[in-house]
Amino acid sequence: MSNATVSKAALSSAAGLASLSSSAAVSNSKTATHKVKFIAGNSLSIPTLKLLKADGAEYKGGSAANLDKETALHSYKTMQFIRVLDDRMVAAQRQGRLSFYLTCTGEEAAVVGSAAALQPTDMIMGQYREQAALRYRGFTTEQFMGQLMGNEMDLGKGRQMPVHYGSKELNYMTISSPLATQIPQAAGFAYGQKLADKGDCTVCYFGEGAASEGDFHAGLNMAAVQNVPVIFICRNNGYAISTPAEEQFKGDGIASRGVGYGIQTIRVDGNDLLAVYSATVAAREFSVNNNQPVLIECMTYRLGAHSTSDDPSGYRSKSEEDIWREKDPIARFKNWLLKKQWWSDDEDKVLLEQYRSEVLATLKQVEKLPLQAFDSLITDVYDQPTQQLQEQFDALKEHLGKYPEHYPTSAGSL
Ligand SMILES: Cc1ncc(C[n+]2csc(CCOP(=O)(O)OP(=O)(O)O)c2C)c(N)n1
Ligand SMILES: [Mg+2]
Repeated sequence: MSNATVSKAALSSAAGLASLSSSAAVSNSKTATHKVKFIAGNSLSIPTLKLLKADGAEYKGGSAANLDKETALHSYKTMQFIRVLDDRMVAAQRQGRLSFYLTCTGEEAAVVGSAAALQPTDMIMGQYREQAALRYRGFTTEQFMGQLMGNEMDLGKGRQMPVHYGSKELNYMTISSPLATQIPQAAGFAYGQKLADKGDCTVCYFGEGAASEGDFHAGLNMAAVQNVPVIFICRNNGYAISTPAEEQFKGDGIASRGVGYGIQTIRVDGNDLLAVYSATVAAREFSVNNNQPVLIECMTYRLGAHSTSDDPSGYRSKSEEDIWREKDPIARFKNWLLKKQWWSDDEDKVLLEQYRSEVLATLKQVEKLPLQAFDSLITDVYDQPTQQLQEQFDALKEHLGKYPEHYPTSAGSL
């Protein structure tokens, strides 16, 4: 071996070692210290982006994205529709017409403002309180009701609890109840989008409570190290059922964790549709152009109960709720539209009346439809039902045949 060869080999191995050690570096730090000094847990304080005041006026010097009239009105109408749907469906549950319901009330701007900034081919993976994003994409009133009733109109074939919507056509992944599972799934889906290279991204919604799950940490870290186009949107609505946010974590909200994972992060007033929209437009552009995750924390408030199985009067005061009622995201955005003369109070009255009658009429019509045919329960789960699944199905059939009086007449119509 010549000297030249030796030194070349030595050089390349030294270069290999150097690149190995730099890729193994786990911190950006270029400075050393010789004093014991801790960084205080509360030293990070992340600002909140606000663009709209309560009266609909814009803050001076704000960096709002261009929101055109058509998108603005579609966003507004979607928020109003969902408010009406939520109110009526809670009432329907109280009347025994539905088994369960979850509202988006108070959080409409966080959901619609972000959905409006996406492309229809972007995948949405939600938690369970983001029905407004599905409506924004065109989910029909009949489709909502069909899922809630689990009847023959239900795209999910009656196999899920109410509110666990999904639509392949609208790129809206079916909701699953175990908290935070959508977070690593979103990182994985976005990895696939990166490989497909069509310029799509995944948007993943979750509550601040779900951010206490291990899946949140796994998902964010995976997205960061794999460099994938995913936008994580945390609805920090103050509660995980009855547990207030201050009993859930000590750090500066959820946004501080994005910084910890090396993820581009922003905190936004979630009741300010223009702020959420502007942040998501910028997040999407950055995420897709750079194949990078982004975390958006929307500060908002769950105005309703956690679900129809919950009564918030046991753990929070009416006066606290009233403070947030004053910050209603729909009223704030309506004021902006009125100022721009894109909308009027008269048009508002007509719209609300139209939505109320549409929702009531559709409920009456869809609740009469038959449930899914019992015999189709397992036909499309696998190519052929497994032996175990077939045995469970047969046992269920026998049970329904034995105790028909305990089940709706259309259930298991054999
Ligand atoms: C793994 C898991 N643990 C517990 C639950 C029960 N659970 C359902 S919703 C919820 C609270 C979630 O709070 P958050 O993520 O803040 O969402 P929000 O309801 O406030 O929108 C809990 C604990 C669950 N569904 N899954
Ligand atoms: Mg919450």
